[in-house]
Amino acid sequence: MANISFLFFVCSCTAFAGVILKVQAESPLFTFPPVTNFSLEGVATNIPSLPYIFNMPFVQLSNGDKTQATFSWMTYNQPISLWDDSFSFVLNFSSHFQFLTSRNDYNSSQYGDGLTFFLAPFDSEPPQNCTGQWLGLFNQSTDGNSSNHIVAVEFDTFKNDPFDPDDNHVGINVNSIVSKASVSMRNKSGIEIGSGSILSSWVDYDGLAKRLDVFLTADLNALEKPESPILSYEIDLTNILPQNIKVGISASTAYSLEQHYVYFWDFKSHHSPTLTKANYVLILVVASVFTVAGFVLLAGLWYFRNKSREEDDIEIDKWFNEGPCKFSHAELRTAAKFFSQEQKLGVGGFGNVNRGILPGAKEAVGCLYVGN
Ligand SMILES: [Ca+2]
Ligand SMILES: [Ca+2]
Repeated sequence: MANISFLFFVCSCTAFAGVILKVQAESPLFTFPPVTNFSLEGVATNIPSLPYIFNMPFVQLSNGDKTQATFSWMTYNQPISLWDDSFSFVLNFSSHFQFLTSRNDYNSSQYGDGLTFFLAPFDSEPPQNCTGQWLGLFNQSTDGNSSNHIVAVEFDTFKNDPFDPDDNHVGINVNSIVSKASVSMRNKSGIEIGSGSILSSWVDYDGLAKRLDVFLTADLNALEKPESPILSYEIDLTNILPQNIKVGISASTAYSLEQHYVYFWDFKSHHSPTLTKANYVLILVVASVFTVAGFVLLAGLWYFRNKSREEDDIEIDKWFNEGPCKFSHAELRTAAKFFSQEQKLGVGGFGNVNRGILPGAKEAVGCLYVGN
């Protein structure tokens, strides 16, 4: 019974939590192109469709001018709320972007530094001296400060010692250019970030699981993201970022030939209810009520089943205690319908055996008829 009650409790919790956690349908918050709803900073430039570059518009984040170190930001110009005022909802999102990173001259040693997808406070601006290895997000002074409130996914094309694994890796950065987690593309998938091919990436955040997933493919015909992320990292964005955030793509160079272009970018989001303390209490209360009701139902079934068994036992005891019953010949004659041929079952050692139903009996019994 204890096991069944526990099962009731678990089922009730699960079912009710399922209702609580029902989420709103995912909807696109923004899409590029057009560039209308985006802010461009640094050397970022909107480029209309050029027939010699894939015949579609794009934002140029770095132009490959090796005479200068550059940075650039392309950001959505509206704040995005990471949670609501009562903290009952938290943001889930899936951001898909297609970009190109080209070293131009692959034999040159002048390349780097890469591009990021980043989240930051809505009022943030690019810091001073954020070119080169800082990817437009940090500098020598701000690197590592929790006051940055920045979370980024870097597509890093230049190996900076001692913290970069190579010159072709994806990393997840929290307030620092030193990644919390990273994966080499050369070892993982054979993708060369700086090859000049358009790459397609998705960055997904599950606000309930508190997990960031990064997907990357060189297959531009792929309408859906790859099955498995190249990199996952558990992080509660609400501990790092403020409520209203800016979403952007940044890039930087350090007197290098590298170019960075963004061809497509969208951001789909929905808010999931958070499991706040109030929700926990509500789930426990409702689950407890269901559990008690289930327990009462099971106890009732158990009581009536035992009562029926006890009545059967009493009836059997009665038969054993009182011994065989005696019936008159008239009662037997009536029960066996005057020992008619239709009621005859067979012939025993003492005479015919007929079928008959005794007064008050539910089932037929055999009646022995002795004599003519
Ligand atoms: Ca680097
Ligand atoms: Ca790196």
